[in-house]
Parts: sequence; C-alpha cells; structure tokens
Amino acid sequence: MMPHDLVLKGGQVATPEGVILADVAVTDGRIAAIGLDLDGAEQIDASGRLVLPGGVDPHAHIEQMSGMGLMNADDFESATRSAALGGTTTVISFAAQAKGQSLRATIADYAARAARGASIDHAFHLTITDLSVPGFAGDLAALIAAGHHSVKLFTTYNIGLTDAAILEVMAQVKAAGGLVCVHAENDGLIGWTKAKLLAAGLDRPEHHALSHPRLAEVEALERMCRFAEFFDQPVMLFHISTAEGVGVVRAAKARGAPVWAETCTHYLLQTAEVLQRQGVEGAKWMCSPPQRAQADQEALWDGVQTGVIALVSSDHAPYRFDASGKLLAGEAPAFDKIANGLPGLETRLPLLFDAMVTKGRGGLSGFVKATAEHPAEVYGLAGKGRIALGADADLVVWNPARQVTYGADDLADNVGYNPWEGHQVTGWPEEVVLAGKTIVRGGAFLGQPGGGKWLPRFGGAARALGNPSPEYAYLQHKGAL
Ligand code: DUC
Ligand code: ZN
Ligand code: ZN
Repeated sequence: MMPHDLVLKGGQVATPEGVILADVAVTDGRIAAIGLDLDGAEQIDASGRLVLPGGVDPHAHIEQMSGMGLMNADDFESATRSAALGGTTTVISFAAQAKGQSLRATIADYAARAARGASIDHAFHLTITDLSVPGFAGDLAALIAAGHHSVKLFTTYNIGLTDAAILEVMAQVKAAGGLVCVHAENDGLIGWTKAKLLAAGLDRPEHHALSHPRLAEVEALERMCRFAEFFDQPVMLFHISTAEGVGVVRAAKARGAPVWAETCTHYLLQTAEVLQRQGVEGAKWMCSPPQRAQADQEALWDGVQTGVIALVSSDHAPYRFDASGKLLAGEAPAFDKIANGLPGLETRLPLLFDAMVTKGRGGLSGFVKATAEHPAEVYGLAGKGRIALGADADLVVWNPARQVTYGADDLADNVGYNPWEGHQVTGWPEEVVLAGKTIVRGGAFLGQPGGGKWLPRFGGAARALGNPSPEYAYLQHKGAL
C-alpha cells in the first residue's frame, strides 16, 4: 500500500471523542487515517507528546488602520508567522471599511493583502462603519453569499454606529443569513467619564481603566442581546471583560436569545494592575475594554467552563511602544492619545494551555474546545478545529512538560515587546503542520507568505433560534422589510 504523505507517530491525540494513543496520517492535506502502525513518506515522532488541532484565533487585527488612524505594527506576513509559532493555523481578522469606502472594495483590499502575506489560513469579519456608501445593501448581501459570513459593528468610538444603524445592519444581515459581531460598550458613559478624568488631570494609563466603566460594557451588552432577540439574529458579543457581562450573557441565553460570547486571554489572566506600571509603561497593556479585577477573572473562567463564553480569542492589536505606535503623541501622552491593543496571536495558546491543561482550569478538552473546536464551529470554518477523518490536516505537536519563561522581546511579530514578559508557561507547541505541510519545526518558522488560503464561510453554529419578536414577525408577515 502507498504510504501516506505524512504520519505523526505515536502521540496522545486529542479527538472530539477523547484522547487516544495513535498515529495520525495525512494525504493531500487532509487527515486520512487515525490508527496504529500507519506509514508515511514523511514522519514526525510525536511520542511522549500531544497531538492537537491547530489553533483557531477568531479575533485579530492585522494590517488594519485603528480608529485613531494608526496602522497596526503587523502586516499579514509578520502576524501569521507569529501566530504559527504559537500553534495557530487559522485566523479571522478584520476587513475594516474606511468611511466612504464600498464594502466590496474593503474586502478586495484586505483579501489581496492577505493572499500575498498570510502563511496560515484566514477569513475576515467585515467591519461596517458607514452605511451611506453607494451599493451598501447589495454589496452586503453579495459578500455574505460569497462566504464572508460575519460582520462586525461598534457601539462606540469614532466608528461606532447609532442604534438605528445597528438595527438596520442586523435586519440586512438577518435577511442574508449572516452573523453580527459587536464591540459593545456604551459610548456616552465612556465619553462622559473620560472627559471628567482628563479635565481633572487624571490622564495616565491607569486612568484608562476608569474611563471604561464596567457599566458601559453591561449596558451595551444588554442592549445588543435585546436587539438580537428582537430579530432572532445571531450575535457574537466580543471580548467580555466583567463578571456582570458574563451574567448578562448567561441571562440572555437562558431566555433563548441567539447570542454567543468570547473573552480574551488578557481578561482571563491580567488585571488592571498592569496599567499601573512606572511612567507611561502601562500603555503597553492598554486595550478596550480594559483588564478588570480578579473577581472578574473568576467569573470569566466560570463562563468558559459552563459554556456561557464559547471561545477565547487573542484580540491581537499590535502597536510598537515607540513613536510609530503607542507613543505617537509623545513620550508621556494622555491615555486618550494612546492606541489601544496588545499583541496576542503567538501567546494565546501557550498561556491558555498552561492555565487550562497544566493548571487544570478546564483540562485538555476544555482547552481544545475554547481555542480551536468552538471558534471553528461557531464561525462556520468547515474542516477546522478538530482531529477527525477528512478534516484539514492542521496539527500541532505539544510538549506538555516544556517550560518557557517569556522574555522582553521574544515574539516573532513586529511589536518589539512581549506583554507577558516574566510569565512562565508549562506546555509548548513544538511542531506545527498546516494542510499536511510542516510550518514550524523546532522553533523555526518554515511557512511561506501567501501559503495560507482564504476560507469561505457559509454558516456555523451561531444561528437564529426561530423565535423573533412579534413586532418583527408582523413586519415580515406584511412584507414590510
Ligand atoms: N480593543 C478592541 O476592541 N480592538 C482592538 C484593540 C482593543 O483594545
Ligand atoms: Zn473590540
Ligand atoms: Zn478587537
């Protein structure tokens, strides 16, 4: 019998049914067999190690202009190289509409850049900022039909949409069968609090956390859940950071609202103390929403473990700690002049493996679900996130015993600092395979810019539940939509 193209020999293989000692064979980029004594033209010895599905990071900002008009430090090449070295083989980043730009042109622009630079598989959430462009409705429906299944909206910042615009987008996305993702924080509460802090001279990075009241998240999450219920429109609530936010999502789900939620590595593992470092140093950790308190971390972990929070993303949003990024407005800028975001594509999986597998918050199956299986299922990434016959051969060999302490600047992205400096993890992704090709071996990146492919998405587990509000149902019945 012809040997398979590649066999990963003798690892502890995490399948959706459980962990088994087996070989995993790959032919033509897909998993062709899982069993014993499989023969491959190329072999990777996985004995004593774990074989897990490649990570799926469903929320990363790559080669994107920020709301402040600042370009990310990472392009598709550097971001995806960094992701691969951290065990991630699929990323969903954003195609962000500039005001006045058509949706088609937005997607074409990002798709061309990703096709040239991305070394791992990828898809886009289409960020909508301007409904007034010509052809908006037709483009939106056509793009969703073409496989750009999810859109993203903001309730705040200079790209935030009004409630009326959010409702209109939800109606149009519902008609097209897509998914709406939301950055949900109350704009008025943030704006008012920020203005008062700044007027009082309270303008250091640590004040950034106070400028994002917890209730801003709670109010906007609650509102978005109610909008989702009104239409029976599936909504993904991005980066939940507070215990109360977890409660809002839990209650909405219990009512039967079609809502799903994510949190991010930094909300699970950091508190707002990171913003209190000497001088302007805290700027390195500034993101929105901000890191919160230890009690929030506990509630977020509980949300992950009970399924209220479906998945954990990085929200990779890279800016250098210099005049090209965080310090664009000077050496000691006020917090409102500092770009928000921190890098996370490369560190998400080792940090979560350490917390969930090594230290036991959810175990191996919880880790695989939160970081690969659920992101793939929820967002309709067919063939991703699980080790099963016929699935894409995106595989990571983990050494569960390897200890690494992060250094000051040891990541392969283009950020120049590691926000996890000094943090020790146990468990490390040593070999990474994308569609049957080794893209990381022994810490060396072997992937190719342009070697990843775009993944069309036509559905997913985040679906309407069949119970719209009577008012919406009436409008539909009357043909008024
Ligand atoms: N917050 C976001 O929502 N996105 C990117 C960066 C950030 O801090
Ligand atoms: Zn956001
Ligand atoms: Zn984000």
